[in-house]
Amino acid sequence: MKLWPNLVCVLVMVIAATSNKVQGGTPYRVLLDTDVDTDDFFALLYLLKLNQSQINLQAITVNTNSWTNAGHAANQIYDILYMMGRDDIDVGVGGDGAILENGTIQSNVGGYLPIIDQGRGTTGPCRYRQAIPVGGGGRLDIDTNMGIRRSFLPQGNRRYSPLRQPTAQQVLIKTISKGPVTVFITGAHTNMGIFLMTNPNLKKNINHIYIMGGGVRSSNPTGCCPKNATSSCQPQQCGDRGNMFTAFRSNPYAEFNFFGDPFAAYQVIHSGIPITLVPLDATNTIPITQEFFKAFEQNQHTYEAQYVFKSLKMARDTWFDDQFFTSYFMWDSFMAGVATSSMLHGEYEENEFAEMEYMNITVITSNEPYGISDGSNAFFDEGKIPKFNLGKNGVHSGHVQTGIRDPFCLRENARGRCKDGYTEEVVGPDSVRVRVATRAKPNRDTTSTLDREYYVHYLDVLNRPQYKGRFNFTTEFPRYKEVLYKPDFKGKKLGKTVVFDMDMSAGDFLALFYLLKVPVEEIYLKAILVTGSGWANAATIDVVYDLLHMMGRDDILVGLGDLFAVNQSYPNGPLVGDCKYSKAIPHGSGGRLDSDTLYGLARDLPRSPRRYTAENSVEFGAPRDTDFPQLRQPLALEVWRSLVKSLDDGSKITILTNGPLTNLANILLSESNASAIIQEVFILGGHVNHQKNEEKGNAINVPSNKYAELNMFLDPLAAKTVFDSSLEVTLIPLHMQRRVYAFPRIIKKLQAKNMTPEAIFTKRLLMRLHRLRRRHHLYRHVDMFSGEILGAIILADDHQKHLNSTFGVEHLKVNAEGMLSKDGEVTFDTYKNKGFKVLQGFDYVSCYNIFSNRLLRQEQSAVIGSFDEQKRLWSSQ
Ligand SMILES: [Ca+2]
Ligand SMILES: [Ca+2]
Repeated sequence: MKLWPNLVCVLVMVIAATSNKVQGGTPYRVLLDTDVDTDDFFALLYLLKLNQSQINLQAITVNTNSWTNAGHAANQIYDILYMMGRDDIDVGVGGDGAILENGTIQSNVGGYLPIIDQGRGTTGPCRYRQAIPVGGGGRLDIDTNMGIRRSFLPQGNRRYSPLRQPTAQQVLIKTISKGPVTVFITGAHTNMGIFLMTNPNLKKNINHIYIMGGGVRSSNPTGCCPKNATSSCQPQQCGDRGNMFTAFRSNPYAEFNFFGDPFAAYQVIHSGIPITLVPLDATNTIPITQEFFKAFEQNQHTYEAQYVFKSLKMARDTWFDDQFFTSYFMWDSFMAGVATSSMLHGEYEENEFAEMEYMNITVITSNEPYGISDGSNAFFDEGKIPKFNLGKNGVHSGHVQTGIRDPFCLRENARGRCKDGYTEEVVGPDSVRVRVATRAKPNRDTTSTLDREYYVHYLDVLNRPQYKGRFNFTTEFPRYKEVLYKPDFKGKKLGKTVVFDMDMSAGDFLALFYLLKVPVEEIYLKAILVTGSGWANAATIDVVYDLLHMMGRDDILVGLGDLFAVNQSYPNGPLVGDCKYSKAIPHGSGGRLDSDTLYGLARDLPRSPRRYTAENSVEFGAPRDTDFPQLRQPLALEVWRSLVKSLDDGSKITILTNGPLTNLANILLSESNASAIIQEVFILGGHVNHQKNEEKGNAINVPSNKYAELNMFLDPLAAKTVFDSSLEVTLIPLHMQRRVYAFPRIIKKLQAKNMTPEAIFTKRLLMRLHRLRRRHHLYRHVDMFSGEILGAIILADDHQKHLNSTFGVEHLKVNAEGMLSKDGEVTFDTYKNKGFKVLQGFDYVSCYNIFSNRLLRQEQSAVIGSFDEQKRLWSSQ
């Protein structure tokens, strides 16, 4: 052991000789790999404020399998960089490459899945990802930064755009091959793990990796019973090493970043590159205290300080209990300080903010006993050669946690036994000596109310006049104004009341445009319900608001539905659950990444003052009122109830569903009067298999399932609830939709001298889908989205006068037995009394005409055509 200090000495000398530290005016080149959680941009903004001749952030890669979804995360990064005047910084996200069964890692693996689950494409299970809540307090709040992102951050020209977006691996290779670089990791390690496995020759250019993550000797201070608590108080994760509040019963050891991809973290830690770890050990000693919060409140002299403080305040105001000031820590933002201070002191040496210690650790990637094969460990598929030349009985060969409720890990009335992702102290050949931050240093000024050195420094840096943010969204334009556009229906006889239920797939937006163009005397669209269990993530609800704003329909209520399919969230922790069905949708290209950004076009829509927000009120069960509780995002059921209340006596509601039937099923299950109030339901979806198995369904990423249509597959139990109800249903099945899969024909029709803004936008979207479809196999399925206009057209085609549509009555049932190969399949049921009206034929040429004519008509046209128009309006004198 005496060898160590000498070895370190030699290492320091070698690194000093080759490092990029400030010598002769050369700054440190830094790459940040981030999951764009709230605390990540606290760190990012801090880094952007440091003296650029010392610390120069060159590139950001986005981690895509953790707290955010790729499209929302990348666009938030672009906006922050635009605010800070740093459009020169490269941003990498995603990639659709595969890891083949023989272990070959293709280029551009996007990190949507942990290495162990990565196969071909970007669909896959959620064994680790499910630890992160999907809705409020989780990805929905982080994707939107609780609503603050779009109310505050300015919008520049950079954005995610399909097939043009540089991937994470491209940016890593470009940045690291240019010369010595220091890497910061503040999310799961997938991007860097894959990079190191595929580019061993570039390792030499990485001087040092600084990591926020892990918990070595940490002892969780949250979830403990207060000293004077009654005997009924059950300690939760109190004293655990880890911090996974959703999963501590199965795994009390892991910290979220390492749990996100333990095998990737192992690759990084064991890479031989010098590592500094800022784990929970240290971050637990630097909470956002009341004193720090107060000092921050009075210290907001820059936009970046305001953005961080607003975010902190919203996090505090919406915290689930009253322990915010002892449970919310400086994680990534503390690491950024410890790292840069260490660098400026010449690596390995002192730093101003944390006490450091060397420890020998490893990252646990599987649980003992090793060498078993219980089907949990995809690196060791039975009968095959282990991937990546892993040793048959080595540390990676044990049971791998299959989910946060893995029965192997849960033990009755005892701590869970799985350690996946644990940064355990070990001795022997599989240990690595790393530098570990153990606690935050106290403030040298002992008279200050801020008792950590870093508190003072962080506020100071964020408020510096140097490298200041240029504007926020409201100050970007001299005449910025928030207006809600609501139509005047006075004197009009409104048509049937319609609710549109959508999963925010591209075609749903086409259908929505169409519904808004049908004269209100025929269709009065009154509310929209969205689900996050289909093609888009919940935060995409903002695109719905923007489209409505464009069309002058800020009067339409928008309700946020369940984010899980029926029975897929866990009973005792409904924020998390399984992705059994939703895993059929790709995360990357052609999937959620594109839906969430409307194929890169969402940002061309004008920005609505209405948006998702975490604002909340006691009235709706929140722990406390936030500043603007009236802005709270209504839930689907609440919208439904208020709509029912507003109905005139005897009038009824017609529903069009364009996604999984989750919302409709929840209405039926919870509202006893629902079927009496619903006039009729038009369901876009279901594959009625007339051709005796010749025509397949479209659950394309579930090869075992041949005949289901996706809207049914994504929530089979919801579909069953609706199919077994007494509702009047008109079904627009898949084989009918397929008749309108022809982009060029619709695009050709969308042509006129005076194009309406909605026709222009629709045409651009269709042209983009068409181009992508021809260019890349991952977009081959996107013509299914043109079929999604059919439900809206049928609904509006009263008396079948234009389409020559014909219907038959079929007695149908849907399979919801829980078998992936069968779920969502629609079959005939001769025992059923009630039949569905099923679309059997229509004139598809008229369909294109009807769609394009409506979009082109000048009536009920957009009131504000685009974001560009809004910018001109807000800039003019
Ligand atoms: Ca993070
Ligand atoms: Ca849809």
